[in-house]
Amino acid sequence: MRAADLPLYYNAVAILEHNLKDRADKTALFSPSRNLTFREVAHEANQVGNALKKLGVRIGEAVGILSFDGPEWVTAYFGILKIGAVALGMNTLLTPDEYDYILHDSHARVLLVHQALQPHIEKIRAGQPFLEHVIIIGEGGAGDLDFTTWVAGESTECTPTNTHRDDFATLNYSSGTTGQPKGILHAHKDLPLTSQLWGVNVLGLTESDRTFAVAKLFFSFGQGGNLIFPWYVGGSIVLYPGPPRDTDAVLGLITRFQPTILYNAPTGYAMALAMPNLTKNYDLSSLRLCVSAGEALPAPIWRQWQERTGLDIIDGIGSTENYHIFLSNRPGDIRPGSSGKPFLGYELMIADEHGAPVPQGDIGNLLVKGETAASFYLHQYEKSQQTFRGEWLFTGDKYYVDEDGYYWHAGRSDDMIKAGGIWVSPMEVESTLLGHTAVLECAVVGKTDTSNLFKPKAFVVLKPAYAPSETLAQELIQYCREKMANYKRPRWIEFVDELPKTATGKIQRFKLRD
Ligand code: 3UK
Repeated sequence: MRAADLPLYYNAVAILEHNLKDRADKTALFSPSRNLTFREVAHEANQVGNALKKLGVRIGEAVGILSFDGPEWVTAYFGILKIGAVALGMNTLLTPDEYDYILHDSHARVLLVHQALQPHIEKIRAGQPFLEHVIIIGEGGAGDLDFTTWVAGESTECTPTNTHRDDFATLNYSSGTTGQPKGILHAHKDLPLTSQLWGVNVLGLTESDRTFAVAKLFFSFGQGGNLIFPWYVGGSIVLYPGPPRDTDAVLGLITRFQPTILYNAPTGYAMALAMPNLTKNYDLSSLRLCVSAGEALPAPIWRQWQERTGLDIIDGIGSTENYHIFLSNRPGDIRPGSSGKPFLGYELMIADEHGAPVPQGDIGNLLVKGETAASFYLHQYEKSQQTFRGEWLFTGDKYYVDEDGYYWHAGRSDDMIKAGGIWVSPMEVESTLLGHTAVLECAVVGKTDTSNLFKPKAFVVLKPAYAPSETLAQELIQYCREKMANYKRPRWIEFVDELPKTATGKIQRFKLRD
């Protein structure tokens, strides 16, 4: 499928509404607060669309959603799309200053915010040049309408805005691993395209699937995986409003709602594996497949998960710039530890510093060409020029291809370590360390030794049953010596209680370098 196969005027609300034809009464959405059929979702989305029109919202305008995953998040999202506005799903873990930045940068006039997050907005509300209306999900108050009252009197029919397939539908702010958040806009066309190219063609989603994501809807990994793709094929979704760290709640919800597909970040799988009696205390038997993205899934975690649960994990690399996964393992064709192989719809290139392809096996910069790429970072001309290079998108990731054609992530461009004149990939050292039974999580960075030369240093979080000691540190170093080339072994081990991570679960190695 190509963008040109879609009608020129196409609104991605079709991904919800095509289900009204023959499965309107199927439960589309399961959540701890309420379950909704496709018809109920569509009706509430229409009410939101009408209510937004009354506030004067027009085509192309960003409308903010700052809430936990739940029915209102979803009906607001499709209501926004339906009237041609742009759904701005906001990260729920940010600070008031970051919300201030995003509200300025996106020019949002209307914001739907969960009651529990409203205090963050109150702190910065006085200085907002664009924000006019705040709708509260939960109990209203202080002069703001609550969501339920706001939509209550509205018609459940709403005239759609005839958007061009290239009109913008979503806006996400990606923090990456460093720097100011970057606004990334995706067009209506990108949603059906990624659904087909990866959701259907690679993952093999069908109508009988029920998805569940630990990754949130504000993150395009969660939004695509746990809303757009399943509804594109008529499947259903399970929403989890709580924090990713609460492994017991995550596993409890899987037990309760019996999803078939699980999306999680590597750290989520590691945390679940650290639970004693994982498969005795929780029922994971409904799952047929798991997906990992956000950062590379080390092979030891893949193997332990497969041993403990019998389930395969599909690791694929995606980015907010591409909306979703563009290089992936596939069911029945998995090489643990790798990001798999290219699939139809995306072309890949591994290039040297001059942009020329490197020989097979060499590490280089990964570039990707595909029709779901964004075109620019909002209000960031220079950064856009560095990333969006004509048809090609510079991912900022280092990769190499093995002799069988599988792609291996070698770290972010700025995470690579040059030790003894040779590039060392932090991922490779981390993956080795994770093979040791005492290690729960780890991160490897470059540190200068007494001769001012860079050498790998490992920060290690131990499993609960192990205590830090010099003996254990030496044992870990010795373990690496036996498993990999000597120059790659960590020269120092520092035991820590946790690793610094972004809101989307990526390890911030730059913080450990400082
Ligand atoms: C890293 C990975 C190795 C990589 C995302 C799936 O993570 C997503 O989007 P972001 O914009 O970050 C993109 C960057 O994250 N990364 C993601 N997945 C992997 N590295 N293996 C992986 N499997 O550095 C990439 O450039 O936050 C992931 C779907 C949608 C997404 N937005």
